[in-house]
Amino acid sequence: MKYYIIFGPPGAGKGTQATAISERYNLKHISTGELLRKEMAEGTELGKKARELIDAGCLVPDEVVEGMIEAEFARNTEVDGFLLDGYPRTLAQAKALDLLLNKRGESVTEVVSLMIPDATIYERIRHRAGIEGREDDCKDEVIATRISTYHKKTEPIISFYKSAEKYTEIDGLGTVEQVRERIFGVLG
Ligand code: B4P
Repeated sequence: MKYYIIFGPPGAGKGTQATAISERYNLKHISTGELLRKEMAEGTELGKKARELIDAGCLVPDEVVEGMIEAEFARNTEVDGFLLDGYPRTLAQAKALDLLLNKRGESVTEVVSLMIPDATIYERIRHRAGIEGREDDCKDEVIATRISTYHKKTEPIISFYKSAEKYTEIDGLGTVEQVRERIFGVLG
């Protein structure tokens, strides 16, 4: 089984690129953001709690997303692997993922990181707000919180995967097609 991670700041294009990657390599795409939005749309207890945090630009608790990932691994057996999008987002999540994969006799295959500057994050998220109307995209102060949360809590993961020699960074600027070709170049 392959366990790829698509990594990057909010709005870097992780979700945008994930469909093409998962189709090409027969991977199950797991987006923790999408799973959480589904819970929110269905009005579950988890969804209600998540909404308050997500709409404020904060991360939901580690154990919530860890449980979701474990359930998705168990549910999907007819694939060649998984593409994790938006997970892990903290060092604790990265370590929990290692433990979970160890139990399966597996490990992370590669982390592909899409890099864009903070100014581009604002542009892309403001643009998406006009199309999708996501609450967490609509206010500049919430976008600012998401960016600072990324720098404080998510960026430390980079050195974790660099020291495991599983980290490749690519330029996330350019057209969707240009970025996609760069990703395919890394994954082979
Ligand atoms: P996510 O759903 O993961 O949201 P995201 O980071 O904003 O999305 P992404 O990077 O996938 O951007 P996209 O491709 O859509 O998370 C939402 C929230 O859920 C988080 O803030 C957090 O609260 C919570 N959450 C999720 N996972 C969690 C975890 N593990 N732990 C705790 N909390 C968690 O691209 C953005 C826009 O850019 C789109 O409009 C797209 O069309 C555009 N775009 C993409 N590529 C482009 C390109 N090359 N050129 C121009 N525009 C481009």
